[in-house]
Amino acid sequence: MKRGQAQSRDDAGGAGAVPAYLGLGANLGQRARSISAALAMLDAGAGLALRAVSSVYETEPVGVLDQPKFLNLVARFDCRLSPEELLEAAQEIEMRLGRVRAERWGPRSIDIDILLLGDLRVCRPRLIVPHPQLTRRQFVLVPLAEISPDVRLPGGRTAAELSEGESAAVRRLGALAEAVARETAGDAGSDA
Ligand code: A4P
Ligand code: MG
Repeated sequence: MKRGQAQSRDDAGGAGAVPAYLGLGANLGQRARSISAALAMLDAGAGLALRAVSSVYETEPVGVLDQPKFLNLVARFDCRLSPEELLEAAQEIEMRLGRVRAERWGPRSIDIDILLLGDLRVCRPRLIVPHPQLTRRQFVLVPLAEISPDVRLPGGRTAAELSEGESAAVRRLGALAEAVARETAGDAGSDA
């Protein structure tokens, strides 16, 4: 299977589906396994079909600095859900995977952010799309540019233009499956 591509069921594709870009992150527990389980649950849900997955990156925490390093990746789905339904699906999966909401921007076993939903703009108390921090966060821009370099972001520039590429703060570990295998073998791939 080509890197950046995902095989999937087809029930959410075709006419009427919009591309949904989700950012997944974890910095507690078995980080790669949590991200992998979240992707599988999203793909298994009605109205969503996984289309592309970036490599997994180990990233320095942003916001609250005194916390373990994150694993982050970005995935693209074909989505037939409304924005609210997508948020509900994401939050239900976060809960099922044991996410406890404590400190804002603090440590978490899994975080699912809706980055982009086609050309839709949503500005509600519970949901803002495009994600307001999207263009400022290399831990999102680098994996996004990997799977969709030409996607246009708020402000008009593309993911490739805004991405600064890999660095000490955003380090590519490889395919998610490999990170899961390493984690299962006891090497979390982190010095956090
Ligand atoms: N919400 C509004 N818009 C959205 C959206 N587009 N996607 C609301 C998802 N949720 C959205 O989120 C708080 C509320 O935001 C939700 O109830 C939802 O209604 P949360 O996930 O409960 O809390 P949070 O994640 O701590 O806050 P927030 O503001 O979502 O933070 P972010 O943007 O998710 O940042 N550093 C690295 N290296 N990697 C990371 O992944 N993540 C964060 C969290 C901080 N630092 C990080 C990382
Ligand atoms: Mg969040």
